[in-house]
Amino acid sequence: MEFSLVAKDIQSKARAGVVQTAHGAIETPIFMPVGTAGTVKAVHQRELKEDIKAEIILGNTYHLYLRPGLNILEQAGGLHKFNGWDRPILTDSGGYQVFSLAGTRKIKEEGVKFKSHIDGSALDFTPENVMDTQRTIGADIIMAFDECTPYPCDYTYAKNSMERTHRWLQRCVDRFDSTEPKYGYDQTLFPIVQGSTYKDLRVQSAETIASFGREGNAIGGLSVGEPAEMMYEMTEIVCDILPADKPRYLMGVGTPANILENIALGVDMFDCVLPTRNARNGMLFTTQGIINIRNQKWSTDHSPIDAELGGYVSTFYSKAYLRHLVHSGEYLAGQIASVHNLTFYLWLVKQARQHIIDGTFRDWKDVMVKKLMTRL
Ligand code: PRF
Repeated sequence: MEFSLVAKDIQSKARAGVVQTAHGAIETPIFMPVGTAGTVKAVHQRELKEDIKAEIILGNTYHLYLRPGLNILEQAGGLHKFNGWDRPILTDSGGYQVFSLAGTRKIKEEGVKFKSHIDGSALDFTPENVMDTQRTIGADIIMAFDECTPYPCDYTYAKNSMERTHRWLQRCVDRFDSTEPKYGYDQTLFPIVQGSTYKDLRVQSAETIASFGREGNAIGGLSVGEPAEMMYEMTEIVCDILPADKPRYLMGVGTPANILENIALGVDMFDCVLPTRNARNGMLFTTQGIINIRNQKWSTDHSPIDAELGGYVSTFYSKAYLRHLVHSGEYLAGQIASVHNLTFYLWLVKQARQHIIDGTFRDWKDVMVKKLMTRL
C-alpha cells in the first residue's frame, strides 16, 4: 500500500491524498460505506460503483467469521470474489463487535471468549486468529484486534485496556508479518489508537501506535457517546502525533458535520452505519439539510429528493414517491434512501477534497456544517 499527499489546506490541518492498494486507488478524504456481512445493506454492487461512486467498502471479521464462515470465503477465493466487489475492502477486526453485540463475554490477556449472537455457540477471538481470519477474508486493509472502551470509562479501566490493546497489537503485528496473503495480493495492517477521553492516555497511545511504523493508522474509542467537542479534542491530539505521511482513519464516524470537522483536524478515512441505517428509518441527508421523509409535509412534494446533489436516484425519484414507498412498507424505499444517503456522503468528501486542493476548505466547511445539520 502507498499513500501520497496531494495537497494541504492552508487554513486548517486538512489534507488531500491518494491511497494505492492492490484493488485500486482511493482518493482521500474518503467515506467507506459499511458492508458488515459482505453487503452494504439494501444496495447492490453496481449501484455502489456507478451511482454512489464508492471507492472502498468495509467488511466485518466478526460477522463474516460467523456467517458464511471461513471455509466458504476461502472456497470463493476471498470476499472480493465472493461478493463481486473488485475495488478495495477494509475489514474491522471484530474487537468492537465482540464488545457491542456478543452476549456474555470474558476479556483475558489471551483474547476474548464470547457467545455468538446468532446461535449462542462459544467462540474465542485472539490477536493471532483475528489476523488469520482477515488474511482469509482477503481484505486489502485489515485492522488490529483492540478493545473499544465505552463512554464514560474510569481512568484505571481505560489505562489498563489501552495497555492491553498495545500488547495485543504487538501480537497482531508478529502474526501478520510472519504470514502470507492467501490470494496473491498485498494486504496491510492498521493499528488502532485507544485511550478513551483522557489526554495523557491518547498521547501515550498515539506515540505507541506511531512507533510501530505501519502503513496507516486508525483512531478508535471515539463517537461512543461523548460530546462532539470532546471527540474533536481527542482527534486533534492524536492527529498531531500520528505521522503526517500515513493515512489516518477515524473509526465509526459520523454525521456530515463530524466528518467535516475531523477532516479539518487531519483525518483521511471514515466509516459509519449512519447513512445506511438512518436511510432505512426514513432519515435523508441532503445538500439542503436533513429530511424525515415520513413527514406529512413531503406527501405532495413532487420535486427530486435532491436536485443539487445529482446522481441517478436522487434526481430521478421525487420526495412524494419515496414517502409513499416508505409508508407502504416497500423494499424499494430502503434501497432508494440508502443509495441517496451514500451518494450524499461520497459527494461530501469529494467536495471537501476539492476545497482542500483549492485552498478554500475551512471557509466552505464552516458554511456547510451549519447548512447540512438544518432540519427541513
Ligand atoms: N475499534 C474497532 N472498531 C471500531 C471502533 C473501535 O474503537 C469504533 C469506535 N467508534 C468503531 N468501530 N476495532
